[in-house]
Amino acid sequence: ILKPLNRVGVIGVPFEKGQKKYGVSIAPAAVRAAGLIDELKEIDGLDVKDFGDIETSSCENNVNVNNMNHLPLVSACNKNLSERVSHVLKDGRIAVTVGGDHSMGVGTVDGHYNVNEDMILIGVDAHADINTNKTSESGSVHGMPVALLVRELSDYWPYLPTMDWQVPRFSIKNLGYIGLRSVDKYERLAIEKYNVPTFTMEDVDLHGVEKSITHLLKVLDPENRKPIHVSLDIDSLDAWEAPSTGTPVRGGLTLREAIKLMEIIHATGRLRAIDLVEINPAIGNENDRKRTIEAGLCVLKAALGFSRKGSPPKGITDLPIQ
Ligand code: 5AB
Ligand code: MN
Ligand code: MN
Ligand code: MN
Repeated sequence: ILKPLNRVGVIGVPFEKGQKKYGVSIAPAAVRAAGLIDELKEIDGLDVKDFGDIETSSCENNVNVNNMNHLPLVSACNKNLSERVSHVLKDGRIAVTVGGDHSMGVGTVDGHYNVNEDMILIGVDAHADINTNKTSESGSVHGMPVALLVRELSDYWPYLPTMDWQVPRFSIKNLGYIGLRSVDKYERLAIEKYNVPTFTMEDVDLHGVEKSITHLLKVLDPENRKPIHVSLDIDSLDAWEAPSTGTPVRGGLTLREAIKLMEIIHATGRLRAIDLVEINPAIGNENDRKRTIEAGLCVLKAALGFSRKGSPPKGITDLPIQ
């Protein structure tokens, strides 16, 4: 039986080559400057260790794969990331990974799967990120991480040079989504073909966020025993809440819905890894940037046990007498 963990390890991923816009790579520094580590340390009983940033620029980019931009760079970054996530988990900590574009989901999930083969993955995103290089209209790998990870889709990929380190072993049966509202044609086909439990914004509107996530967890893990990996794309939030992101979509989660969602996930005691991706501090004005980073921090803190009730003062049971 999985016990709640009150230790976390933070990893920064200053990587943006999985998409085309400048700026996602400066998010880890911006989120750290906004107080990431100190705010996590303020959560009651949480032991926080910073494992620093991943090395991202250490390879040649001379292999070209059709409609898959910068694959060698994406691959090299994710290989390092996978190892660091495994390391944090083996240290008995929840892996908190701050990106970076969503191509890094390949490394975080690979690293998690290598430690916990029974993990489930919850994509919290406006998008499904399950394109292959044949179905993608952008050629950007941040729209492909799920398709790269799941073994059921491995036959739909050509041989991918530089990716030999990553064997897609994770089963699509352990995947679920919440927040979707911008799904490409072939992505929808894949979701329906494999019956991936999916709560789009349409479903969230119908059932509410609490019933949606509770049902999703029940379907993926009826016995409440599997480690949970949340891959949180900031664009799951409404573009009003989080404007500084590369592919914003309106009509998304409110900040309060996202906080509630994460409080429910925290309450399971089984969260073992969470990615916060796609914040782009170079998009929008100072106010947009601040709002987006604050929203990301609020949601992350909720996932890691921050309580809106407040935490009690330690060892004190009554109001001070004058
Ligand atoms: B994100 C799109 N489906 O493949 C594609 O932000 C968008 O990590 C991908 O969710 C969005 O290019 C990727 C059109
Ligand atoms: Mn997205
Ligand atoms: Mn995404
Ligand atoms: Mn995006």
